[in-house]
Amino acid sequence: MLITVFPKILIANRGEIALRVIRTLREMGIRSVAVYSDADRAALHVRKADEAAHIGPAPSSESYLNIDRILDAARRHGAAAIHPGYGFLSENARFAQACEDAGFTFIGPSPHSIALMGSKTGARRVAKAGGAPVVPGTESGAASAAEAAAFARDAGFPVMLKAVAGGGGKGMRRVARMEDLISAFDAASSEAMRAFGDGSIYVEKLIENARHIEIQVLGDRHGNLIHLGERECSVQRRHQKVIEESPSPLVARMPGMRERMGEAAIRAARAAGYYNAGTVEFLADRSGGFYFLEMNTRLQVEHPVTEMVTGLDLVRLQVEIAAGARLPFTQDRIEWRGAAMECRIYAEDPANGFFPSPGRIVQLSEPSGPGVRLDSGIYPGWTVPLEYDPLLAKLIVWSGTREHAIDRMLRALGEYHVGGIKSNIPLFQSILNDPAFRAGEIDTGYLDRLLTGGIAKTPAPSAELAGIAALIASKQVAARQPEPAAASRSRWLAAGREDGLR
Ligand code: MV4
Repeated sequence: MLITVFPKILIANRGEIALRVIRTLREMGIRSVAVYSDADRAALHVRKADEAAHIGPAPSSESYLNIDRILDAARRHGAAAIHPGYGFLSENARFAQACEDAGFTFIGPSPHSIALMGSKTGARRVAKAGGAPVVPGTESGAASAAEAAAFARDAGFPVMLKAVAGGGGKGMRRVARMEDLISAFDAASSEAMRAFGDGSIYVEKLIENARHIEIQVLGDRHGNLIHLGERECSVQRRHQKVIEESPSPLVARMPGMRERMGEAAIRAARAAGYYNAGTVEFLADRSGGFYFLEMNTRLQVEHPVTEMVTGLDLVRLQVEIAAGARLPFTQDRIEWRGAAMECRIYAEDPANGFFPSPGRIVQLSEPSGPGVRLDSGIYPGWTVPLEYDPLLAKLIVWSGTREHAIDRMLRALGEYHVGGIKSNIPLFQSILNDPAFRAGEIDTGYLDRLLTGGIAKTPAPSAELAGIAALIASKQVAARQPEPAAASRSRWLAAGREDGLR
């Protein structure tokens, strides 16, 4: 592959993803520039980068989300290009445009593609026009509950009301009967108005017991597009992914499904004029039917799962594509080998309503050994700041079979000790020992079932999960989001945990 035209790249992000990018840049002989806020002066990404630029106070709105300060840092350090990571400004079309306007290459898709896929109904139209299957629904926002009712009458119940400006499940309502439609429409609309400043609602047929399966795509700036297969992300809680894996257990047993989904993803991406790395999300039903949901126009948290089964470095490919290179292979050269799985290790306490648990890491033992990869952003003695998403690390394993990957993950989790703060490591041990998970019987309702009632059906439940289930049964945390202490709550919300980490 060509020597890239970028001697130096600034990473407009923090934590494990900044480190992930730094590592590839070092392998490519490209100098890295980290950015950091007041809260991140001692962060690992700052220590590991070749250069680092302070960009402002702790709140992300004044640092990691501040376009001018990031461009300023890129200028001061003489960077040629900017990698946005995930979250923060990674899916902000104005940021991508501002980078280009200031003379920096944005390592990602065009501002136009980002903007196209940013609207849920816009993305649906683009995908449909390109020939990807979409869930039957209204083409744009339904002006009134009456319009929504007309669709539901024709399509049949249940239906799903969704916010046009949507994301993270806000402004979303399942409706099973005509009698409930008006009140659900009003509730969804006012929730959407509060969350997004736009109360527009559209309607889709509800896909029951859906799985969330996504396709990694990769395109160059010469019109070549390929897919790198699927990731199954059905194990999630409140629209936050918890475990991701490839192959999807469903896709693995459905002949031709990967090829069909891959083709649909490429159609949607092509219709958006897409280049660089992107992810097309689908809802899949039990019989192998699938529907376009949305497209994420960034590198995702769970990209290592795809790297492990394909043997590719997605960050290197992103940089090469941004430099104008052609894809170095065609679709028929992509091979998938074995099974990979990722656990998102968070500073949160699963036994206490998943309450965030930032603080000082007083002791740390990290897993390693055969088939283990740890993309981590922490070190002993460091204090996890409460201003940002509390993702500590991603533990990724690879093995020849899914069954052995699960056992390997359990082995690696057993080697992992984070002292001084609470982590969700015990939750993973419960999931990986659950017979339904081991059988690949997962959908987007799986984790809620495990946490509420599934325990009764599980032989030899772990003490940890029993504790979680008991607490939920006691109704302390049953129906609502954990509420951090009033003082820290707004900062957690401001950090936009739901913004980019879905
Ligand atoms: C759906 C659905 C079932 N039917 N749409 C949730 C977040 C938003 N981006 C889309 N979501 C869903 N849309 C129809 N027509 C079920 C979900 C859904 C979901 C989707 C992906 C991952 C996790 C989920 C959890 C609950 C519901």
